Amino acid sequence: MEHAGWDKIRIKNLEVFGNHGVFPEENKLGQKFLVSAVLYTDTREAGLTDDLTKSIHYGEVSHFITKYMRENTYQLIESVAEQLARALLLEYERLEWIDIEIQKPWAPIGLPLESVSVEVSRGWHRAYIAVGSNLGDKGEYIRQGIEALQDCSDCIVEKESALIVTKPYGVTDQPDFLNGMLQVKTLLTPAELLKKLNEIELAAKRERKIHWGPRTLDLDIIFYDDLVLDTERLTIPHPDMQNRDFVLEPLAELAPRYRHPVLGKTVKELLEALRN
Ligand code: A4P
Ligand code: MG
Repeated sequence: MEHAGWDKIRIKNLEVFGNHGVFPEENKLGQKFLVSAVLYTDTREAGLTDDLTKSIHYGEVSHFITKYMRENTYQLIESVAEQLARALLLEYERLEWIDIEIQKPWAPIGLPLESVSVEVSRGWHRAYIAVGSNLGDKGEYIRQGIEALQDCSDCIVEKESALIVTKPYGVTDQPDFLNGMLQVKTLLTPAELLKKLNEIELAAKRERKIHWGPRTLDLDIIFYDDLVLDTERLTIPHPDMQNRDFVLEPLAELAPRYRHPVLGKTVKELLEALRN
């Protein structure tokens, strides 16, 4: 898993009163929940300097969980776990990953069960996204695309490569492209990220009322962590990236040592192989 190797801060059985449930009496009367969490972070610097500001304050996190569960009401503990994990990951910059368990010791099902709980494991992923445009104000389309991605609360654009002018690859009788690469930190799954990118591409097209032709904005997922995925809708790593100078050059600017999970070569090696 992506979070192996991180240090852990554990919160065990924090008691919180809340109104979550599918039965009306649960929403009205409320009941006690127990919350346990494993916070994956890097405590090395805090451990060496004895400085709390270099770690995650588990007291603050416990208060955050308590407040969140009191102020929001869900039917399902699946939703409590999902939304709380997301809220914590967005609130605490040092939090890389979280396992969170919501336990209902007094679930009103009329049977003598000890407790019921849902545990989810969520965290930040890193994706490399290729941007391209060969129509209209190419730089402006790309800038708008980056801005739209930055506006999505579950995505943080961490790094942007320089934009380069490239000759069209594949279908060659079309205008030159402007290409670049983004390093994005995201809470979205690959399928959700693709959906988001498709929405941003559509918005770019709609705005200028372009009917058909070369693309105003193309956003491709090149890498997503070390994931290897091949479905009808999505192939990761991008299947043709190793043959595309306009992908490898900006990618090498951001992540030259990143190793392709299938080909076993670094980005820098792939670029050198393509140019030789
Ligand atoms: N899809 C599958 N895998 C991915 C992935 N990793 N990232 C599917 C993004 N999408 C992925 O893509 C079609 C479908 O591919 C998506 O809906 C998704 O389900 P598209 O971008 O809508 O179609 P397209 O771009 O017209 O077709 P294609 O074959 O994907 O084109 P490419 O590969 O995107 O290439 N030359 C230069 N110099 N610079 C360029 O940027 N770009 C292209 C387009 C051609 N030549 C170029 C450039
Ligand atoms: Mg594409």
